[in-house]
Amino acid sequence: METLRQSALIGRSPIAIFLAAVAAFSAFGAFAQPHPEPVNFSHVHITDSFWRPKMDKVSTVTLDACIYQTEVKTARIRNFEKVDRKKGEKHEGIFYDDSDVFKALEAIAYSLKTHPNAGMEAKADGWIDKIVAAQQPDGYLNTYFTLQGLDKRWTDMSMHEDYNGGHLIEAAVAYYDATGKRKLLDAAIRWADHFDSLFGPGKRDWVTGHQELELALVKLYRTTNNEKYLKLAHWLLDERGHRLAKGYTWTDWKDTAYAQDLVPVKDQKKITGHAVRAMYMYTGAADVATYTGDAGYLDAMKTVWMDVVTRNMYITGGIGSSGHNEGFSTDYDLPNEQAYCETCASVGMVFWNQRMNLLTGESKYIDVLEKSLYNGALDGLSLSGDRFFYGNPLASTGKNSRREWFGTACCPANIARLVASLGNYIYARSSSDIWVNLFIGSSVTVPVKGNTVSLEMKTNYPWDGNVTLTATPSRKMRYALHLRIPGWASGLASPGALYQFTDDAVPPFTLLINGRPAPYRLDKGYAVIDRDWKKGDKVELELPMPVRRVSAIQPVKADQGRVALQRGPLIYCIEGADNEGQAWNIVLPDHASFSLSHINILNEPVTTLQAQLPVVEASADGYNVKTESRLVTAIPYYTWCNRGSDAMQVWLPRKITDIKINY
Ligand code: FUB
Ligand code: ZN
Repeated sequence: METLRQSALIGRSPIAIFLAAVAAFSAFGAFAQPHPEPVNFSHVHITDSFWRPKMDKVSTVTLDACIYQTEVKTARIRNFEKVDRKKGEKHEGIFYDDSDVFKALEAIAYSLKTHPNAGMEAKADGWIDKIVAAQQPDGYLNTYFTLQGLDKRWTDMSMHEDYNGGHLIEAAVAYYDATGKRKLLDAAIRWADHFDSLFGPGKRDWVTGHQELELALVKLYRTTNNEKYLKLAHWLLDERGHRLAKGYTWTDWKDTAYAQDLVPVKDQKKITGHAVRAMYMYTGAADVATYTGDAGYLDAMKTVWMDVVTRNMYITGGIGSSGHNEGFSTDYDLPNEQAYCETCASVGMVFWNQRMNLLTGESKYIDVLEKSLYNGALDGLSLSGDRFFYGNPLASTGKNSRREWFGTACCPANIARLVASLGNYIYARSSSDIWVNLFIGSSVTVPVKGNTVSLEMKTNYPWDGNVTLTATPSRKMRYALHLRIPGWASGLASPGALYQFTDDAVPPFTLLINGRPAPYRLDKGYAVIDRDWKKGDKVELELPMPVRRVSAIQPVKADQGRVALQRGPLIYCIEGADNEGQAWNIVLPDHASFSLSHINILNEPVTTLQAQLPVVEASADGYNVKTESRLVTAIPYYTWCNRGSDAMQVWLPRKITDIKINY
């Protein structure tokens, strides 16, 4: 991405360019980034047979659904028009509805890059005109407070003004990046400058009521090279956890753990409160640690991350088990049917784990990212592309259904922006090395050591574990290629052993270069191939992908006596649609063996697992129980509830005595 500073150099005198370059260099020195960077999605051409159709669907169906809901079915766009009309009209909807407009715009921006569409761009430009027309002369932009009374603005930290502003910035950066158009970016800069004029060292205190602004300000810093925004993000993080000293209170939740404001972020050890707030905050904290080198944030996040993955994460990578606070409850409290597991929280897991990987170089964070992406997050989007899950339970008696939209509609555009920007998560690079984090068919060209390296990845992942990479450097040269070896392929069902494979060890992965075993070293969960590369060198990675049984450790009461099925990164479930309408009366004994079969669920080709399993039937009066053997089919979790509402279970009883008949 060309930064504003770079574009500002065009057309200037040599001396001005020299001075600007010196300024840029010293800024880089102050905020040097010694870590790898993700390769921006706009440079990654995705050809993958699993993901490409999903990205197409988001561009052609999901975004239209978001646009329809945003401007026709609800008043989200009309609120901006009302501000511009200045006729004293009332705000309609919820005070954070502006954020959904910005998130949809962000998703549109990513889509425009991979699926250019003049009509969609014109629609986005029209929205941007309305948004900018609603901005106040001092930079303030929020339809709720502007329509309900500007005198109340910035008086209540719970009211999401910062959250809306953060999403405005994210949309603006994405749209500028995609189209080169600055109108929304300039509005976002005016908004950020307005915020900066009010809050900060020596000005007013402010603790973000719903974290998001922190990570957005880091994006704004990266786009503008203006350190002010990075410092503001850093300050916002430092502000948290001092409520007693500073004497502020929260209006909506007395328990400040809800907003991760119980102790300063650097002192946090436990995951608490609202899951999406937590994910966005830790993403911002990782970003700030990356660009400032502030080790306090890195250490805290490593500790909190362990608390998440060893005590508070579902096998699907979903988090936030409780609907009460849309977040975390007590350790190991992971009920299946009541699991909240908001789609946005899984999207947040993808963000946070990517940043943790970049910061530490460790692949275990990508293991979790992959788990959340392929299971907890992807489940939030229907196969048709126009229905959504807000919560993603791991068991259902058939009462769940995918919906067109929600009163609080944070999830639809969130999953849309994630899928549309998927290319951001596949590769990372430094000046000398390349990392392959996700196995997604694609091609990319990255700068390495002053030259370029083109990579082409071919794979049928997640349906099998064979990955072929063809490397073409612009000239023969030495560099290191880091290939992630997924935890699931080396015997780890999840980092921290909350979940464990219960079956026999599987054969190890194999790695060939140009058809022969090749030297590599294992480092931080990657196979590192450091060699002289020439045009057309071919790397073949084979990850054996048998069906695995997974159990949860003893403190997870909800899963005791039960196993789940995993193959590669995918978690499977039993759904009534494939099993005579039933899912709660099926037993998975330890000796049962599975075969693979292939079906289409709607238009989605999937690999299913099949086995002869005991199925228990009770007579209507409950006095007679009979067990019969039936061919049972398990489908990937992310595909459930696409053929109507149905019974579903991820965790299956190992014995008849562990059945809970609940249908
Ligand atoms: O408050 C804004 C969003 O709405 C949150 O992130 C979601 O959990 C939902 O409450
Ligand atoms: Zn949500």
